[in-house]
Amino acid sequence: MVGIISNMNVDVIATEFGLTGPVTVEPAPSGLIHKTFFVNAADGEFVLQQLHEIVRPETCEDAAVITKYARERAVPVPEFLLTRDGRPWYRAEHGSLWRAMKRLPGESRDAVRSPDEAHSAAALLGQFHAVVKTCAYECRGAIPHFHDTPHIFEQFKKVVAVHEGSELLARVRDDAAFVLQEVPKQLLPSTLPRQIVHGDLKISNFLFEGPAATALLDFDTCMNHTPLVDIGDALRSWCNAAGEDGEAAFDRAIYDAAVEGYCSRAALSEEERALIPQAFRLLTIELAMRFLKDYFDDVYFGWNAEKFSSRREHNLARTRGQLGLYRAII
Ligand code: GN1
Ligand code: MG
Repeated sequence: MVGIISNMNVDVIATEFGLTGPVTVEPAPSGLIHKTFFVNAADGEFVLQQLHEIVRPETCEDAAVITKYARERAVPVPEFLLTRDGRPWYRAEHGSLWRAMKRLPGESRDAVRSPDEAHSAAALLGQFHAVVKTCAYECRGAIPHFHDTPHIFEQFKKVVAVHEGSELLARVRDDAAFVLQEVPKQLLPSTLPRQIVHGDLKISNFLFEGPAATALLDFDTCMNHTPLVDIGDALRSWCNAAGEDGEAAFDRAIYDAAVEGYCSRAALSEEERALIPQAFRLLTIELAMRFLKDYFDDVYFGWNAEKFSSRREHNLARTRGQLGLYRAII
């Protein structure tokens, strides 16, 4: 990952997206992957993101197409800015990839605070899915094998085999054995209809005003997949009051409200609707597996040095958090 660059450089990058002064920059709360900045410029408020190297220019182009299609059909999603040569991304001299968008009103939240919030955010997700279902676009910049659970499972088995006999594996033997046993039970049928999906529905990817979800953000993980991966990922993130670092606590009222809100707007078949609980279990065990894989690889997820002594320790805590949630829901 390219290191954080100073606010001063962000200033320069803002001008590449046509933002003119006076330009002020402040770091914004970020996810585990990108670095985000709020920018004030003459024309208003914007968001600039330095993207993780897993994201390619094609990813930004997909996001621009999909958000335009959704926005034209009244779904509140960001409008990405174009550079002077008309691209929805900018490659800085030292190699980092950037994108910019108009800042939308509303605040982001790290946890769902009430069933009403879950209902509203899920209805917005359902609306997004129903709208982009008719967009016949094949994503070109999807992260290879993202939410491809069978593939991630094969990679995971290899990593475990490589570490056979090691201290690292000894420490997580029970967690790894549990993942190996459970993932195959939750795989979804490979015949489900595919469409554009968002790919990363954690609650911090929505904006809210009061209990109402007012925008869906992010769009760096769009791909063609079953929409069940999105509602599964949403439920995984929203119904766990403890967040991803703590001991899991499943919130049934939030689950019920989210499923109801989602089904009120998404155009799911009976078969898909019946698979929502399984998608929830799948995305939970998939993320546990991804965290545990990175416990071994130690290369991917960002980590909090104030709370943990290393990325490995943070990934292990996250793995156990997701496994706790999984155990609570099976
Ligand atoms: C990552 O970067 P962020 O926080 O938006 C990850 C998601 C995980 C999430 C868990 C591209 O998302 O798949 O669910 O962390 N995104 C990528 O917090 O790997
Ligand atoms: Mg993301």
